[in-house]
Amino acid sequence: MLFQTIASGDEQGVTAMSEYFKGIGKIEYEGPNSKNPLAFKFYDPKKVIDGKTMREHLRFAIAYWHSFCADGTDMFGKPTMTFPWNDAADAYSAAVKKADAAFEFITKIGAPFFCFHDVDVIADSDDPAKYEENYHRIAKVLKERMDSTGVKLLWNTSNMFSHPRYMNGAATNPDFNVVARAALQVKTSLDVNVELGGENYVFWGGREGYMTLLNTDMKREIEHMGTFMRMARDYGRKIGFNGVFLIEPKPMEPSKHQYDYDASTAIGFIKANGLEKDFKCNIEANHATLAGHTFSHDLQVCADNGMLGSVDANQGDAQNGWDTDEFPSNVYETTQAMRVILANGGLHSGGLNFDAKRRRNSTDMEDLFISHIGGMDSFALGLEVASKMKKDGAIDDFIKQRYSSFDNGMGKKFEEDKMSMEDLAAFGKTAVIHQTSGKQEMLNNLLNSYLFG
Ligand code: XUL
Ligand code: CO
Repeated sequence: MLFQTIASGDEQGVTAMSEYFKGIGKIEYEGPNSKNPLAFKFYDPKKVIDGKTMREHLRFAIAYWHSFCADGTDMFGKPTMTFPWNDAADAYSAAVKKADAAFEFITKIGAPFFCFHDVDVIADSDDPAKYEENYHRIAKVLKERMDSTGVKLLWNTSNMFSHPRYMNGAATNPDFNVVARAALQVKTSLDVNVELGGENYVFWGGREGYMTLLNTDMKREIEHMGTFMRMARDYGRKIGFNGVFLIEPKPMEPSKHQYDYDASTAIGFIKANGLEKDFKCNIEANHATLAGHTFSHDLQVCADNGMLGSVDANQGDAQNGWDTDEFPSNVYETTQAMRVILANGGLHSGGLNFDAKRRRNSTDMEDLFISHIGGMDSFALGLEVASKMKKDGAIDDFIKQRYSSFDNGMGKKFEEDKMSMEDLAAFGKTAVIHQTSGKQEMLNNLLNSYLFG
């Protein structure tokens, strides 16, 4: 039993006495030869790599919505999972039970952080006053659980895509009344974030986009989104939110065209709106692949712009064109992601949030642990290999060498912006061009040696 009776103030009468994940204790590191499905094979939180523990490098977070809310419902079928914490007399008791289950899970799996949407932690209410009251009420419970377990808030966000009022968008809705209602959610989520000491705040705009230009003034909508985010930034700073605002790009789904298409688009938007001191990106692997990029591509775009804020760790399915939110198991992908993250000096105030769900037919309670163990092990492996690559330096040296014609002489002048087009063209008349191989296969083979050698 992790939590004792809570019998004071607001929480009077709601007791947290149950153990929800019975028979499963704290997940331990047992090493690569372990056959225990409920043990880490590669994630050893205390292991030091390049001066930091794995726990400090990876900063894992558990996503409330997938792990404690999603019940296997899909467009074709009913829930496949029944959660004991949903069995409660009223919405508030259900929310407290869910928080108990969540903190039991998060402490047993040993993740330092969690993330949530407003309506994950307490049922939504159409009555704005009730919405605020309920959210603040459950925030007190979360705070108490955070204090007693040491689990911290990586980020929270507002769900402005599920309720029918957002069918035409939230900050980009053509109806100003809806924009204002969205502001109530963002304002309240920021209030709660500050109460809980959150390190970041996320905007993911699933409905911030459009289906057809025949009913859409795109220019106006994107300008509204900029105004809305500047207001959120100003309010956050006013109430003492010192963390990072994050935009989570995604090209489509649920909207056809989403305004935060990919990292490059989101960074352009951030800069065009004067938000670059306060905003970075939250890159989700499966969103990057939906945009036709690799996960590491979008991370690199952010790193190159000083905009790598945080990561939603998952993977897509190569044969499916939608967001399958699978737990990461592809170590090629995690290695290449960790290579970018290490070169970025780490995740800083960000983390690796498992925006991932077990398959709807993985219905045993222990599958929630097994799926997270796999994700954590896959990133631990990625970290180990990326650190080996960095120490060895062969790939970084290869890349440096590839651009060495810019390191001195005219090439250097070009990089320093000290040449005119005439100078450059004149040099081009006498320039001697040697064919230089890109060596992609050699580098792929080298990557395999780091992985398996
Ligand atoms: C949806 C998605 C969201 C955001 C938070 O694809 O990734 O869960 O991470 O709203
Ligand atoms: Co996400």
